[in-house]
Formats: sequence, C-alpha cells, structure tokens
Amino acid sequence: MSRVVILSGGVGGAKLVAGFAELLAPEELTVIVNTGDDFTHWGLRIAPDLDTVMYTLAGLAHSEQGWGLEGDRFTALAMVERYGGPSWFRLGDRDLATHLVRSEALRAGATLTAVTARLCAALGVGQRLLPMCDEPRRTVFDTTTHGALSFQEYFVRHRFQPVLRSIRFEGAQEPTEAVLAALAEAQLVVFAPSNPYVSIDPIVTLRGVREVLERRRVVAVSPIVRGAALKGAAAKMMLELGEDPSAAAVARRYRGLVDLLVVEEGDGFAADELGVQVHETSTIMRTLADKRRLAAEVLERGEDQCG
Ligand code: FO1
Repeated sequence: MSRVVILSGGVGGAKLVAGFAELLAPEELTVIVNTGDDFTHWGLRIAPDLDTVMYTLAGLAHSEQGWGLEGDRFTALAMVERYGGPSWFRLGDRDLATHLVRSEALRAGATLTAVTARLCAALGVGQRLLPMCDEPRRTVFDTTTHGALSFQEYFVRHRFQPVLRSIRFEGAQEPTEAVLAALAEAQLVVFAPSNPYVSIDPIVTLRGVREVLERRRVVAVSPIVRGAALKGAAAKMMLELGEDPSAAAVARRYRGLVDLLVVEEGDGFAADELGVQVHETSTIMRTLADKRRLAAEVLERGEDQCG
C-alpha cells in the first residue's frame, strides 16, 4: 500500500518526486512514469522519463539539466559523431550503460517494469517506479512543417519549434496491473507539475485509469506559471492546440479527475464551475527545500479532505 502515488514525466515532475522522497519513507511512495517519450536510438531502448526519475532519486541526476547523469562524459557520442552517426540526442557514457543493460534485459524477455525494478535496486532507489505500460505507447506530434514526429524528434531534434496540429498516442492501450493496483490502493494520487499533454495524458488515457482515479483523492500541481511553462514546451503546445496557457486551462483538462489544483501565487481563478478546488502557493522549485515544502503542502492539502 503506497501512501502517495505520483504521476510524473519530464524534468518538472521529477523535482516534485524528489520533494516527496524527502518526506516519505521509500515504501510509502510510488511513481507512475510516462513512457510516451521512449524511443529506440542507436539500436537501444531509451526511456528518458524513467531514467530522469531514477537518477533523481538515486542522487545522480545532472543538477541543472535534470536529465542525464551529473559529471557524465560524452566520448562515445563524439565517436558516433566521427562516424557520421546521429548525435542530436546527447547520450553520456555512463547513461549509455543504463540503455545497454535495459535493452539487453528487454531483448531477453524481461518486462520494462521488471528491468526498472532491477536498475532501481542496483542504484539503491527504494521507491517503486512503475512504467505506465510494459509495451510501447508512443507520443506522436502531427506538425504543419515536419509531418508526424516522435517526441524526441519534436522536443530535442527540432527544439519543439514545429507548429503543432495535434498530438496522438500510438501502441499499447493497457496500463500494467501494477499501475492499476497502485492507483486503486493509493491514499493520495498526485499529478506532478508535468506537461498535461505529453506526460499526464499518456497515463490517464490508458484503459481503466480514469475510472480508478474517479474514486481516489487526486491533487495536481499546475506546470504553467503565469502563462508560461517553466520548463519545456507546455505553453507553446497549449497555444498551438487552441488553449490559453493558464492554470484554468490545466484545470479544464483535468476536469473530473482532480479534486484540487495547486497553482502559483496569483494564478488562481474562479473554479466552482469546474468542480475543482484551487490552492495558491509558491510552486517554483529551485532548491531541495522548495521541493520538500511544495510536496509537504500537497500532502497536507491532499490528506486534509481525505476525511
Ligand atoms: N533533452 C534535450 O533537450 N537534449 C538532449 O540531448 C537530451 C538527451 C537526453 C538523453 C537521455 C535522457 O534520459 C534524456 C535526454 N533529454 C534530452 C531529455 C529528454 O528529451 C526528455 O524526454 C525530456 O526531459 C522530457 O521528458
């Protein structure tokens, strides 16, 4: 039974996960991680959001970037580049070991859930990290200038500049049994301040997830601060998909799923017609103390109404 189950994707999500890891015993925290960003590159299965959360909880994550390993070197990347191979996606030498071991385990028949547990155990990560699916479920961006792009081609190779027509998910529709069980048993479910379209939606649109969440206490943290995404492409995506990049728009997207939305001071809005409560606080997480404080506020607000 996990006290808190947090849905996370991207760098912003991992920050709040770090905050909860400061507050809770490892066995009290489960992270359900988006795998829509995953792709095969250099013949290896890359799972960026799983690695970002795992490295963060292991204390190994690159402190500024949030992704990749602190102090990693890129000698393999330089050699790939010398051979004329693709170097737009920067894979560090030690990061490569994760992709090699994961890819070999998957080829040998392990599930992504099992190999994630193995990697976490090896790095001393006590929290449970659950990929949303064991089979691939790709996020695909339909753009006006480059046609259909995978997440990493859109986000990294083209620096999320192509104009979006639509976003869709291809592949698996089923969450893992472990994901459904974790959600069903959670005392509190948290949507981390991740991109609603490409980190949270891939998880909540899986078969059966919405139904389970409707019976849970769910608190979300808005990733949009004063109309601009702190990290990544959320505000640009929202504009191109016809939504105003605001906390109210995030509340509309989460309608019926979320009981409380935690927003940045000053981003509050009249929420009664949306059936969601709004709590204003400082949501910008620069230091570990910021992350811990925000997690504590979410926990307190979450358990308040537990009743
Ligand atoms: N993001 C970038 O903007 N540039 C990169 O070269 C890059 C490499 C990379 C390598 C491994 C990894 O786990 C993540 C990496 N990311 C990179 C971040 C990645 O695009 C993630 O998908 C984002 O953090 C959003 O989830």
